[in-house]
Amino acid sequence: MTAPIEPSVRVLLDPDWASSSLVEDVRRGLSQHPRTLPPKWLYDDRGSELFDEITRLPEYYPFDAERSILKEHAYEIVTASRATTLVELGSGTSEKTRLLLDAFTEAGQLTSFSPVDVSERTLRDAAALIAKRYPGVHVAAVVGDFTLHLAHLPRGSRRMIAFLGGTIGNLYLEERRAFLGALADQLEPGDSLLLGTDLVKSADRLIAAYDDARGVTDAFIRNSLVVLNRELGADFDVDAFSYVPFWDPHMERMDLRLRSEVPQRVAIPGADVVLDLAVGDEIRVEISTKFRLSELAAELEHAGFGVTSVWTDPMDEFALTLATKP
Ligand code: SAH
Ligand code: AVI
Repeated sequence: MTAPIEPSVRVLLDPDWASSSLVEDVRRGLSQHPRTLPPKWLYDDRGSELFDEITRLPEYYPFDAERSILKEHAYEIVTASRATTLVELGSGTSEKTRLLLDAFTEAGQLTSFSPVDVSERTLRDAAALIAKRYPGVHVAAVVGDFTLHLAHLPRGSRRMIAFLGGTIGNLYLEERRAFLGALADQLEPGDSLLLGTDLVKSADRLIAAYDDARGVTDAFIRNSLVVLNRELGADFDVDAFSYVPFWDPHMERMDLRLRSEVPQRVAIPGADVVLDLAVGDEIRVEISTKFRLSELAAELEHAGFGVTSVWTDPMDEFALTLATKP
């Protein structure tokens, strides 16, 4: 038996990325109203484990909904894309991606796979597993930030960029526009984007998904404070906050916050910030925007893509859109 080919791993994040870029984010975000932290900081090793646990919760429908679309339509998707390189942004464990890889294998179409993620441990583990499982595919992982490193994506053959899970909904509107525009600029004619988006639905269904009975999402959001304590020497008392998830019907997004339960002063020496919080003061840790298909198509077209096809799950809860660079 031949030994599996090891994946290559390119690290685009500076060794001090976590602390230096986090300093800027903390200074800017915590001086805004509401105080805000960017969600990419949720994914240290513990955060990635907690997200993985979230995907197995009965209340968290997006994972299963997207998987059901891939189970049904992966072959159609990959053949429509005519791609020979699959790049996955925010790849995490790449668990659902195997359905695409299986379809690519069946179609005899794929030569390389590049997962891209800020969470290095999770990325390395996922890349090693995939290299072992798909020995004919060259696996070239990239430890990088998809808001910064799009110019470094592999090129040279027809690409499909998969951005699954609804992670695009974690970007603010301006960031999302900038991201889609920058991605379209980087792609060659014929390259495509496979975009997973969670769709607008009843507030009850949404709140249940982000306020699960076992408290895993609470632990995931709260872990952002543990990251600040570790990376910036902050002294957040993680238990002095409560988790407050709510549906914002105007912005059509979940808004996931931590609320101070006591008056407290928090020192964040690594960012030279002192935070005075009264009872009830909140820090927004993540948003999760939900989409309407007609608006999404207009947004993609505005960014420079042409929408080729859209697939939804049987309950119309989640969508996968294949958009092509003309
Ligand atoms: N695509 C997977 C994982 C979604 S979780 C799925 O569908 O289940 C979101 C993933 O995006 C995490 O692995 C996180 O580490 C990664 N991520 C978040 N912000 C990122 C950024 N700015 N650049 C690269 N990866 C990012
Ligand atoms: C990764 N992202 C799409 C998840 C979401 O649903 O917005 C992150 C998450 N936050 C809480 N639960 C899941």
